[in-house]
Amino acid sequence: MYTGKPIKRLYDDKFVNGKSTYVDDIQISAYYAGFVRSPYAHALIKSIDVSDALKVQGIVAVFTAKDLEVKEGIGIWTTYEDPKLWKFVKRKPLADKKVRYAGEPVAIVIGTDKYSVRDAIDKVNVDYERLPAIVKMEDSLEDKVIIHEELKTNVAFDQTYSAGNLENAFKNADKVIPVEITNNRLIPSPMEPRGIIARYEGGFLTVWYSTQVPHTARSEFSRIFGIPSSKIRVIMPDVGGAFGSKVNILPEDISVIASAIKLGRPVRWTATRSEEMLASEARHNTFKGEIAVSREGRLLGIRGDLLVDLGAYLTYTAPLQPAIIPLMIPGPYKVRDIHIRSRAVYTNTPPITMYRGASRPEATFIIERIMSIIADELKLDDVRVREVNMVRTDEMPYTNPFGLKYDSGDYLGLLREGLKALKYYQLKGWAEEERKKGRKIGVGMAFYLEISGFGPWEFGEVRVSETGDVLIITGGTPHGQGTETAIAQIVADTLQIDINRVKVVWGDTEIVAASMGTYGSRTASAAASAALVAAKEVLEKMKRTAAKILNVDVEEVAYSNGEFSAGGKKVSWDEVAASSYASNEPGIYAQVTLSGDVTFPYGVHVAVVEVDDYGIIKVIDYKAYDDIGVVINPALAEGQIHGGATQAVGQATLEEAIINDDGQLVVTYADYFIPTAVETPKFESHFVEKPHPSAYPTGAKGVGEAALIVGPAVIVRAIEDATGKRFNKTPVRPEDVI
Ligand code: MCN
Repeated sequence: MYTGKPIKRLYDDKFVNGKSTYVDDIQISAYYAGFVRSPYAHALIKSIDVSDALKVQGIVAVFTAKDLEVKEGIGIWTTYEDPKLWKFVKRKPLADKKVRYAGEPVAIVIGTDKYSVRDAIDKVNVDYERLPAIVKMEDSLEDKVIIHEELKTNVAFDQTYSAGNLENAFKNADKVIPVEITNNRLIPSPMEPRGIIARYEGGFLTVWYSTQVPHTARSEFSRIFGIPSSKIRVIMPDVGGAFGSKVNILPEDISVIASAIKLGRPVRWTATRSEEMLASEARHNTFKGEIAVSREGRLLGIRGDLLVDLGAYLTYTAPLQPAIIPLMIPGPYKVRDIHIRSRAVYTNTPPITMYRGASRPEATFIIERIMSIIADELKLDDVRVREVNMVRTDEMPYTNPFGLKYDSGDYLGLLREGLKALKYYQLKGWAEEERKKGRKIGVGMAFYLEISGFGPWEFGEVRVSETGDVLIITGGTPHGQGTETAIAQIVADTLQIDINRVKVVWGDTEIVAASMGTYGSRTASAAASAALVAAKEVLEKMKRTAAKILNVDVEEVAYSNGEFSAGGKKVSWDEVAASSYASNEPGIYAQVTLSGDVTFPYGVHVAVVEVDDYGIIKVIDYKAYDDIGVVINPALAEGQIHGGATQAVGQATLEEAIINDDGQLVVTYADYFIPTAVETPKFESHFVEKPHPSAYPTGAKGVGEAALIVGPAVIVRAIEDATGKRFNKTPVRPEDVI
C-alpha cells in the first residue's frame, strides 16, 4: 500500500538538478514582448508616439489599444457572471484613452531580443493628462471621481447577507462590542513569474502558458479571440508555483496572443519581478461593525460592513471575495443572527486577484479575531469562548445562516485533543513564566473551518500499455504541491502494481480531455478520485480479458498483486495487458469525469512568538492539528502546512503591498519581505481523521490552503499574548509592538 505513506515525490529530479522547463526555458524562435506601463494611477492618454521606439534596432512592432483587436475583453469567473450582481467592463488588452492604475499596460513593444525591447520601451512617448487618483476604498465609495465612466459609480458589487433576527440578538446582548478588522494587500510571489508564448499558424493557436487552468484559459482565449477552441492548444509546462494567482488571465497575456496573431510570428513574454508584483496583488478588505455577546461569551449577532478593494479592474478571480467572505464569516460557530453589507469598489490601484485561500483567510481572520476580542472583553479564556460557540457533532450536518451545509465535523473534540497534543496549555504556562523574567514571549491559538474541493467535477484517465505500464492523465494541474505523486499512489494501490510503473501527465489541452485545474485545495479529493474511479474501471476491463485467457466467467476471476487467477489457473498483469493489444480489441483504458461536493477540513493551530527589544517579531514554533480526511501522503500534506504557515508568518508580520497616496506601489522585494529560512519557524504537524461522509472516493479533504487560512489569526494572537497590545490588522510591524 502506498496510500498513507510519505512516498518521495516522483518527478523532482529535474527540479533539484535544474532541468525543469518553465515557459521561459522553452526553445522556440519567437519575438520578445515588453510593456510600456503608465507611470500615473489615473490619467487620460492624450497621444502615444511610437516612432522613436520603432527606430531601435531589432524592434519589429509597437502596438497600442487601437492596433490590437479582440472580439471581447477579459471576463470573470462564469459562476459569478451575473450582471445583476456586478458592474464591470470586460477588460481590453491595452489601456484605451485612459489609464486607471500605475503600471497599467499602455503599449506592447515587440522585438527580436529582450534587450532591444527594454530600450525601446523607454522611447515610447505617451502624453498623459493626470486625473485625481482614488487610492483608498473609503474615498472610492463617495463616487467623487469615477474610475469607469460607463458604470457611473465605483461600487461594483453591493449585496446584503442577512439572516435571523438581529434586533433580538442585540436586545438580548450583555455587551455590544465594536470591531474593525483589516486583511492587508498582499503579493502572492511565486518563484516563477508569469510567462507566455503564443504561436498562430495556419489558423491554429498554440499557447505555452504558466497557468493553473489550461482548459479554462483555452475557453477564455476562444471567447476573447473568436477562435474555436478546437483550434487552440494550451500547454502548461512546469509551473514554479502560483498560489492561486495564475488562475487569472492578464491583459498582458491577451496582448501577447493578439500580437502573435497580427504578426503571424510567435511572441513570448516573461514578467519581470516588478511586473509580477503589479500583476498579482491580492486580499485587501475591511470589516467594520459590532458584535452582540452574552456574559458567557456566546456570540449572539454580527452586524457590519465589509468593504473589498478590487483595484482598477474586476479580474477573472476577484468576484469570489465579496461573495464568499460573508458566507464563511460564521465559520465553525453557531451564530445565527447576522447582517453584513458587502461592497466591492474600484480604486486606482493594481487589480486584485486570488491568493491562497481566496476569501477563506479573510473570513477566518475576521471571525477568529472576533473570538479573541470576546475573550479579551469578557476576560474569558480563548479556548472557552470557542468551545461555547462551536457547532456540536450532533448538530451535523449543519446549515449555516447563509445556507452553506457543513457535512460533518467534530470541532469541539478536535479542539480539545489538538490543544492537548500541541501542548498549548503547557506552552501558555511556560510563556507566562518567561514573561515574568522579562522576555516578550507569547502563545496564540485559533481554529478554522475551511471549504475546499470546489468543483463541481474533475477528469481522470488511466491507460494500460502493452507492457502493462500505466499512464494516468489527470485533470489536476499540480504546480508545486506534488499532487501527481499522491494520484500515482492511489492508482498504484488500486491496480496493485509498483508505483514506478505509473506515470502521471497533465496540463495540455490536447492530451487531457477535460480539466478544471488545481486551485481551492481540490486535487487530492477531486482529481485523485477521478483517477481512482478510472483505475477501478481499468481493473474490471483487465479482469474481463483475463477471464477470456483463463476461459472462465469474469465473476470467477480474482486479482491480487499483479496476478489474475481462477480455478487454479493464473495469468499475470503483464500477460493480460499484452494479450489485450494482440487481440482485436486493443487497448485497456478508462476515462472518468467525476462530480463531487465541497469538503470541510478544519483544525486548530498554535504559534509561539518572541518579540525582541527592537520590536522584531520572531515566530519560533508553528504547530498544526488538522482533520483533512484520509491523508494520502503525509509528507506532501505536511509540506503544505509548512508552506502555508510560512506565508502566514509573512502576512502576519512582514508582507504588505504598500501603495502611496498617488497610487504608486512603493515596495520592491527589497522591502516587501517574504519570509526566508531565517524567519521560518519550527513546525509540528498532526493529522487526524474524524468520521465524515466522503464527498469523493479518496476520502481526502483539502490541505493546500489551511495554514494560510488560519495562520495569521494564530500568530497575531501570539503577538498579543507577548506584548499585551491589540492588533486587528496585519502585518504587525516592529513599530506597532514597542
Ligand atoms: N494531500 C494529501 N492528503 C489529503 C489532502 C492533500 O496527501 N487529504 C496532499 C496532496 O497530495 C497534495 C497536497 O497535499 O500534494 C495538496 O493537496 P490539496 O489540498 O488537494 O490541494 P491541491 O493539490 O488542489 O493544491 C492547491 C493548493 C492551493 S489552492 C494553493 S493556492 C497552493 C497550494 O495548493 N498553491 C501552491 N499549495 C501550493 N504549493 C506550492 N508548492 N505552490 C503553490 O503555488
